[in-house]
Amino acid sequence: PAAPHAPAVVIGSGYGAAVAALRLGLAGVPTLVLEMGRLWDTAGPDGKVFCPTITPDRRSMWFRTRTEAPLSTFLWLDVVNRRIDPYPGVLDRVNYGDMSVYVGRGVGGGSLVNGGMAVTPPRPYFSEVLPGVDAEAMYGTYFPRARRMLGVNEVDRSWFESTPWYRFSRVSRTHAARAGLGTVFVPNVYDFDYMRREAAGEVPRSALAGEVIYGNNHGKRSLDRTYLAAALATGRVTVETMSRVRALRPANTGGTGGAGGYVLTVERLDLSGRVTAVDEITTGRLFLGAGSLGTTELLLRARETGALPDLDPEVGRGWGHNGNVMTARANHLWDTVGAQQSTMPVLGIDDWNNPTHPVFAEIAPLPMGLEHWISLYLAITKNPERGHFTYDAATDSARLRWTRDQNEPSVAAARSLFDRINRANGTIHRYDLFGGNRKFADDFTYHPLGGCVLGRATDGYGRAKGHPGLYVVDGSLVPGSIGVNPFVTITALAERNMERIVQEDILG
Ligand code: FAE
Repeated sequence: PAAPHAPAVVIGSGYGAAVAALRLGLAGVPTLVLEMGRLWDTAGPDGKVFCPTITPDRRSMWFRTRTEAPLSTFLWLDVVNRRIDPYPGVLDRVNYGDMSVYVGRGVGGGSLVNGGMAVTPPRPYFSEVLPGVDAEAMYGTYFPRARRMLGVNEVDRSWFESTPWYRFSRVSRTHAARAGLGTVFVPNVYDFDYMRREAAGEVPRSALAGEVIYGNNHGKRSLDRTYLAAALATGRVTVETMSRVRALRPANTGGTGGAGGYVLTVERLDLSGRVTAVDEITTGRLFLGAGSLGTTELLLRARETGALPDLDPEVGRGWGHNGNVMTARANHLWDTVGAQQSTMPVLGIDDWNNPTHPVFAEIAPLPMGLEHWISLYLAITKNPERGHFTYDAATDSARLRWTRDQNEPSVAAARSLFDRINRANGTIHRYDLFGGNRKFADDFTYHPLGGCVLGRATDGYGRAKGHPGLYVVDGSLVPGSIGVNPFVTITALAERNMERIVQEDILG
């Protein structure tokens, strides 16, 4: 029998994918979304959809027997990670030798696990990174559209100044100021009205109950409540979960790369991770929104196995981790950060205009329910190094080529900033938190970017070069760095590209 056909297929359901699904649905195109993770809408035995952070269970991580949290130890004790049963949990850590990448799994992708920080990059840096994109249109139209659709809001300043839940941010702000450094408020997609009601004891706690990396049970405007809800409301979009796209090839072998559409090989997974069926689906238009790692792997595999041999040599290149480095300082005993900490960051130290070491450092919470005198930071640095992916035929997977020494520019920048803050405050680094007595955690990232860079692997709107009907819509378009937390940029870029694609390729 002929494979089932969908006029459009979107792979993944993160930011880029969710924008694509909505815009296709609104254009009247029947669209199938294929997501490898589950839909997070059903409560477990404890009455909650997501598991607690301090006592994680199988819902926490993607098919693991033990959790792999970013902070692995405290006072060198292995108190953070827990044994769990394998299950399609919401957070994955993809380990590639010298670099590990955290990603979200489930309907909503990274929006289910991230810190919600909704930052628009400084315009000069956006133009430096993506010179081919009209910044006027981005800052005038697409960034505002993305922020509105994502439900971005800001913390009430007077509440921020008085609540115990943000004492950790105020302490870090004071310490930065002593070193002559300024901080900026950072918008978020977490509903700050809800958070204030949490603090007042009126509603169940989520951000104020330590929830974030394994999912928020309340308060977070994740994509399943914003873009994806709107996409489903068009009546044109359907989502199939636990459906992992394994391969793609042109439908019409006689035609040139993809003119006759594409055939997808889709593995249907059960909750134990077993492949229960392998289906083929054909489509005329294929939108890759599987994230930097997922999209790049699918296209690299297609090129290297000969399914789509003419995909551009730039596929697999231009990957970066947005210069991510995590670090922590030990405060004086009189500088308490508070046992109560909200998980949603709202302040960043802005030293991006530093001529030698640009850094934008998010003041991150470390909610442990006890006073620990730790100031934690996720530094975003400007690192010119780029990695690339190679296809490993033996395992049929993509390997990231990134070596530890490529982090050196990031660590140097973070060291310069935090040495300055420590000197001004007479404080020191913590080195018991990241394993190996390290002061700088440079072995993982939350911000994978690139692999199918806009204007190189694709045209200026994400169309795969020479492959009609094949589009890239996610973070793999961004060339390795954007200077701030990336999801607002990924969303706005997808809005820009989809508007053009719908006009020219679908309605036109
Ligand atoms: P992404 O959201 O990763 O979605 C890709 C989706 O595709 C996932 O649902 C996958 O399960 C699915 N998928 C992958 N492969 C396949 C396949 N073969 N078949 C079917 N489905 C597949 O992509 N960014 C911010 O801006 N602010 C923050 O505060 C922030 N905090 C973060 C905290 C954490 C712990 C993490 C992990 C990330 C954070 N990020 C933050 C990064 C942000 O979530 C990330 O840049 C975006 O989610 C990337 O969006 P994409 O559309 O590229």
